[in-house]
Amino acid sequence: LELAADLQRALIDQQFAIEYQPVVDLATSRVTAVEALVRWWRGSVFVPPEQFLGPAEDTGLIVPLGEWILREACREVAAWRAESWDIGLSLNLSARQITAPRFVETVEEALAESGLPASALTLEVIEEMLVEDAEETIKRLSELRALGVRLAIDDFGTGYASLAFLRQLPVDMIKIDPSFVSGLGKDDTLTLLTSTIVRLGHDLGLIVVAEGIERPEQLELLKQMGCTRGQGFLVARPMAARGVDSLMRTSLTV
Ligand code: G
Ligand code: G
Ligand code: MN
Ligand code: NA
Repeated sequence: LELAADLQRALIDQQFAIEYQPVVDLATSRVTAVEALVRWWRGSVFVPPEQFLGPAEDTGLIVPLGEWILREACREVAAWRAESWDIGLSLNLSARQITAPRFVETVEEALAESGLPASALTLEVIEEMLVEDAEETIKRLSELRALGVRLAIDDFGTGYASLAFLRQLPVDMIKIDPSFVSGLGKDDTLTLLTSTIVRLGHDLGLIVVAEGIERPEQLELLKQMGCTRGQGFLVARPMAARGVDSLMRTSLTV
């Protein structure tokens, strides 16, 4: 409860920040997108998202917080694109945000006011979001997709209904959970499962992103499996907007 009150104050006091983690084309190392990740500096103390996202959901504060992240990230990514850097934006959503009143309109407004094309925005959802309010969630995400917004399944492979989910919701991308990538080259089952997911995704016409790439061996195996996109500390860590600016300058001059 104390945390909930602090969250509300933090939003008013603008204590939240956004970091961006690059997603790259594994063959060329070109940055294809950045994933927005919320950060909370409570004074000089960093509070991990795992600690405050649950309470933010429970109190409903995730709705105004998520809206701030959406508008801010759309604005920053549109500014990078205006420098002729062809990147997209990936945003994590919580169930509560999607079912909130005016969610679709809010996304449309954020796109319109930033000038970010709908096709440059990918909304990441997890399978569990379809358990509660599934019908309303699917309806809204489908409306957004009809506008040209892309949909991704985050943490793919960990939910119990992965394949059913793919049939229910028109998605564009799957993001392979780090628990698979971490076992690459070390665990035969996880290695086999990873290559199976890559093939399944491609056979379904989806973009497949491997998450949590930390070791060169994992990167090599993913390339051999034909996985075209990746994200992880080996490739690039989440960084403040200033870091993305520098990355853009080196990317555009080489
Ligand atoms: O950035 P980090 O690895 O600490 O993120 C931890 C978790 O918080 C991840 O599951 C991530 O999806 C989630 N997360 C990060 N930023 C956001 C956000 O802006 N909105 C929501 N709903 N979840 C986020
Ligand atoms: O659940 P989601 O995929 O949205 O979580 C994204 C989070 O994963 C980011 O907040 C980021 O901090 C974290 N992350 C990104 N790359 C790596 C990595 O290579 N290793 C680990 N351990 N975490 C990572
Ligand atoms: Mn994510
Ligand atoms: Na993930």
